[in-house]
Amino acid sequence: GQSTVLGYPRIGAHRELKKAVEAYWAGKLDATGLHETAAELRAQVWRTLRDACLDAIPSNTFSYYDQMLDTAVALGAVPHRFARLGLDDLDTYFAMARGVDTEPALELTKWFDTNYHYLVPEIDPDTSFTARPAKALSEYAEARALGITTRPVLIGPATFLLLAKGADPFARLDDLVDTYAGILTALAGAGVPWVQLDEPAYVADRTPAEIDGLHRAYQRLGDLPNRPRIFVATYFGDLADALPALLDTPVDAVGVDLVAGPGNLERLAGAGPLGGKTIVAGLVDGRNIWRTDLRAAVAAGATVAALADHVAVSTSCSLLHVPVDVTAETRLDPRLSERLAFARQKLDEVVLLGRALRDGTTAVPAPLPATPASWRHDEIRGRLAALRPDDRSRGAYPDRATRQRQRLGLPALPTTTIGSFPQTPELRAARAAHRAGTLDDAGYTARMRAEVAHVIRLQEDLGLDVLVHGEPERNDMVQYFGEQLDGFAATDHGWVQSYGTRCVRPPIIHGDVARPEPMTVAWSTYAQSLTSKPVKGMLTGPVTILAWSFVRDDQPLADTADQVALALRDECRDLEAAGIRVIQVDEPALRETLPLRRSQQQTYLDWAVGAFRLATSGVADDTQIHTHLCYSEFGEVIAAIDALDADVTSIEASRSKMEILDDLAIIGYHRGIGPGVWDIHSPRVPPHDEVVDALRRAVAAVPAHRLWVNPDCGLKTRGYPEVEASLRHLVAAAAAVRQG
Ligand code: THG
Ligand code: ZN
Repeated sequence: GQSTVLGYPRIGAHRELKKAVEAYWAGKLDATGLHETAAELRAQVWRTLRDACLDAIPSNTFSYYDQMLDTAVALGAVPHRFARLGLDDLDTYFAMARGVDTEPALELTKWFDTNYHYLVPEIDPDTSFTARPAKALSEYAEARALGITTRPVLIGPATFLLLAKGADPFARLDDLVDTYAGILTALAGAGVPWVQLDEPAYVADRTPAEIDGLHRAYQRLGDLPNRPRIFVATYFGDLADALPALLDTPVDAVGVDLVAGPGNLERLAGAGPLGGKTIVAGLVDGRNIWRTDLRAAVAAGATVAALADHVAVSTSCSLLHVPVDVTAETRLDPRLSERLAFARQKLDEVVLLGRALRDGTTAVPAPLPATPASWRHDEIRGRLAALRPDDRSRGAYPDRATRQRQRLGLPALPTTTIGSFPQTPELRAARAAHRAGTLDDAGYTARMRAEVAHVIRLQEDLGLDVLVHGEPERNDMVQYFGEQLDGFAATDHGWVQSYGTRCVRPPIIHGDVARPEPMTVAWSTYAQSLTSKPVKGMLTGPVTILAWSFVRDDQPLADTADQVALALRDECRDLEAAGIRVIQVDEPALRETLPLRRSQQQTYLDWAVGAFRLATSGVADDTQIHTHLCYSEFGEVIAAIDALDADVTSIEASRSKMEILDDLAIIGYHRGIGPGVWDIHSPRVPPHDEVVDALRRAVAAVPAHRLWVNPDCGLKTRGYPEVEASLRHLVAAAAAVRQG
């Protein structure tokens, strides 16, 4: 068995690429300096992969921003609106990624069900394609100069079009395959022995025509007279009917994810003779950070080896989705770190598995000892075992609504915000000083309280109806709760790219989750003490906490979600007991972890909704529960939004022109709704009349007594000048519409 990986983190162990790219944008580093840093990072990765003794090493997995954008450039598919700016190649690239004054960026969206985001190519009937293999060729040559032969990686033609937007991009498949043929021919001319084309789009439900397109594309590329050998990589799930279609083409290797797609093994077994193809078995999880169960992996690998003439071992997907090196984590409990494998450690696992398969041995290192007893919380387990359906439901909504109306005394069209206020450089500096120990606890608390007081005063001046404390004490919301809950561990260097230069440091859920003490009550009650208007308690929901963490894989996700939910349920009750009348539990990630196959979606939505309801249903009927969801594509989850049974739901709607309200009306949603009337993702201040228009559209779709007025997301990334101006317009617009 040969060993390889589908990709490796490119941001650098210390986020060197992020720093260099941001310095280039700020005019503090020139293009030559940026290229030098990038070349050094690529060389480091290749040397790391070589020194780990991988048999086959990928290249062209480096990117200044995103691999879909790189592929668009390699195909000459630069939209005219950017090409005509007349910038050089690098600045045209960054213009597509970030936009310029006169042109918005390409749309950014979720990469399958991961926390990575890609830029959406714009492909129209008149988009022209041209083979531009320069980046792939020069990376290949760079590695060759180091004595390392690599396998250039590109997104494959079918997935590229399926993820693009425009008027029927997939209709362009045959044209595009001609362009890929040009790229493959150029690579062959440079002596490239293998190329990797990624087709992950086929682990989601696909039509017969789309599967037929995949078959046609690889039949054509496989038939090229002068080409490198072709490895089609898939990941994130089961290929189902696409697997036989792919195996029926003249490509040389097919990769399957055997971690997220266990059904691939059965499909392989049923596929008949594999005709000399190499099957690349994705046995090492590229999405999570636990050490591989090597015995189980060897057994699965042996099953593949019995079916195929050639088998190679790889990661289940690119290692882009995990941090670089666990040995950098010097502060983790050793009983935890010995269970972890980050990207560097996964290389050793892949190599070991490849050797075991080649030698036909099953003698792999013994599994780890049982997890420490202190990671178990019997009290939590007892509470979970004793849960009854009643624990996930509240009183009837109409009755709740009446009681809440009486208790809160809000006007029609109440105004509020989503929770966070701007994180100023001063706030960030105070948090950094506190972490570094130069600002003591008392000084830090005083600084944050001053900020809370300022935010409350501002909201009273503006005339908002339901206030927030502004969350100055929070870094990343999931990190914040992870730091306070048992069963979670935080890393110091565990950065993972989320989009472009932006990274997150997901906490690790390794044990039973428990809440040693209240997490947010002191901040919320302090804020409430400063005003007679209701202040919302602000929590992050169980689904989002799981989605943005690395989660234990020794029990069902649903059980871990319920453990988090119980901690949040206790927090809700403590907030309520402390006099907080409105509690918001955000689930921005509800949509993003929806399974890619429709057949698995309902199971997910059932436990996701169940966990949210467990978290929020412990309060009295006159305590108002809000939730907030991000991203505008709610189609598949709209019934689940209703099932959350929140009293008020705020959602992103400004860019979709309030269409979401009609969708909600169709399914009979009848509770409070706050469609965002200000797109906070841009610094633009929405004029008063524009907010009035948006509200009038909303009033046409939803009775005024159920309608809330709010921005479409938190204000953390905005600056105070635009926040004040925009909120002033929002409050004035609500007043104008109230008067009819
Ligand atoms: N938190 C987590 N995951 C997320 C989001 C989040 N995934 C989806 C979405 N929100 C991704 N968005 C972002 C937005 C900003 C940043 C990262 C992901 C960001 N990161 C800082 C950076 O890279 O400079 C680092 C932040 C830090 O210091 O902790 O700006 O909100 N978990
Ligand atoms: Zn949001």
